[in-house]
Amino acid sequence: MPHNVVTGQDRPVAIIMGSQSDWTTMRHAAKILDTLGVGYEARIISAHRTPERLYDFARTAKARGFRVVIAGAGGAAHLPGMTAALTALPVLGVPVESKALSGADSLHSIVQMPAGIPVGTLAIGKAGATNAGLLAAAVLALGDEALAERLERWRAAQTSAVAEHPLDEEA
Ligand code: RP5
Repeated sequence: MPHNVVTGQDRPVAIIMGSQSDWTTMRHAAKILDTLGVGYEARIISAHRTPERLYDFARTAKARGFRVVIAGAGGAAHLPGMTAALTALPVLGVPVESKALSGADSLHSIVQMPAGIPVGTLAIGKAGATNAGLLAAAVLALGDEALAERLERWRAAQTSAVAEHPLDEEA
């Protein structure tokens, strides 16, 4: 099912990924955005398999109402950097865990951007995707008081969920 949950101004985040296989990771960005009530569109855009789709998306993303782009890719992961080269929108890069090198290749491909074209690089895999969603929400919350309150509540709930003392799991 396409993850085009809402349209127009209510869809400020684009979640793009290089392959269907990346969705297992990137759905965690979508999940936290769902939790926080932030609209998004999820799309498969490969820097090397669908370069024209990438150009079309990145060059029109701002005009189409997107405010933040979350880009996930694995291996020789050019997608976040190429996207950042084509749009001034903030781009958050998620290194997807690869089979051959466990995502170290993805991380290095995304994090080592030359000065001038920034990509905010997150951790490898699920944690990175979740944090990309949280960072996107934090950026949007700067201009959205209701979202800022939802984000604060989510963080407070996370804090409350941490026990003071460990339990004996074998008990
Ligand atoms: C990258 O190659 C994708 O981002 C994906 O992480 C990886 C493998 O892609 P598939 O072979 O599963 O399509 O472009």
